[in-house]
Amino acid sequence: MIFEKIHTVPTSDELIDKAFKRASRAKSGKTIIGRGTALKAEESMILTSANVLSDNLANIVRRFPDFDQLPRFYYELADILVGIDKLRMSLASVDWASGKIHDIAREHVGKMRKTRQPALVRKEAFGRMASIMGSINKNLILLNDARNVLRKLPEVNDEHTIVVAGYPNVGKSSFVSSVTGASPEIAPYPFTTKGVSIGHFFRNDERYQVMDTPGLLDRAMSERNEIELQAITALKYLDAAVLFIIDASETCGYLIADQKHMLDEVRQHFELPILVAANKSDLPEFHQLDFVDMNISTATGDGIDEVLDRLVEMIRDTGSMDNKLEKI
Ligand SMILES: Nc1nc2c(ncn2[C@@H]2O[C@H](COP(=O)(O)OP(=O)(O)O)[C@@H](O)[C@H]2O)c(=O)[nH]1
Ligand SMILES: [Mg+2]
Repeated sequence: MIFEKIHTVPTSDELIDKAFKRASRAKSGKTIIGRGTALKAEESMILTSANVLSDNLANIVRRFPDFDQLPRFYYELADILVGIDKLRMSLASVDWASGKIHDIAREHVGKMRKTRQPALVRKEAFGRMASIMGSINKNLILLNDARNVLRKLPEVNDEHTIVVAGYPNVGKSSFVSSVTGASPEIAPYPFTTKGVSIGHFFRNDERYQVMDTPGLLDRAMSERNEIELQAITALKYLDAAVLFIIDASETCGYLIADQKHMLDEVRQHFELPILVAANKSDLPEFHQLDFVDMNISTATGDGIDEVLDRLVEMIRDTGSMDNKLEKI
């Protein structure tokens, strides 16, 4: 997973504590009696603590992904969830602090050689380093919060995807399990309680990912707030086609007119190709509808193969993967 590499981001206090502890160990390693050992010991305290701080900060920055290299889908979600600009600024501050601490160490080691009281200079260096660390604590906290959020992003592979949409109880989950066999994996998704469920199937030796989106593409867009809309919009950056399922028997409890309305909204909202399937063709209440592309029954399996063939064609026709996975 893209954000897995990011470890817990420590606070300033935790880092200072670690650095100063290591520094005192470095000092005790150097207390052999003799001329110049006091100086050496104080010097190694400064250098050790500066290295610990500086390296830890640099590692924090390094473990965050390069946002410019993220697939667009993840970039959009990360931006909605934590704000990429804020993240970039915090990373820049941490990077700055990492360099600054090195400068302080160098400066004070030089100063120490010209003084008879190296311990005082070392204390001064510690004070400056602690103050730099204090100034970036808010950034470290922001990065840790971001890390905790980003880790929960769904594991959506950069592969051909079919996004299943439609009102509740139209048969979305039934469709996903009938085409993917085993029970799908559930991946958390921003602003949904149920997450997205993801299964796979193969067609002509190629793997396709089927994604059910309970809570996302299952009610009117007009009921959505801005952030939910963005979370939905991120889907359009997948290499995907949408399967919009209509319950043409209306046994789901939603009128065909309302379902068609949502279909129109989804059409307006996405540039992705959309296939419209009328489900529950096995039921006597089933209506033949002129605005759908195909009739299916997930209960009997009627029409399912044809739907998959058509979706695979649509994805192929929308161009190459590279096109859709364009980096920003
Ligand atoms: N008769 C019939 N019932 C179906 C069909 N597809 C789904 N259902 C039923 O419709 C209900 C809702 O299905 P589900 O897949 O959970 O819908 P979702 O909420 O869109 O995921 C369930 O009771 C299914 O058994 C179908 O093709 N025919
Ligand atoms: Mg469902």
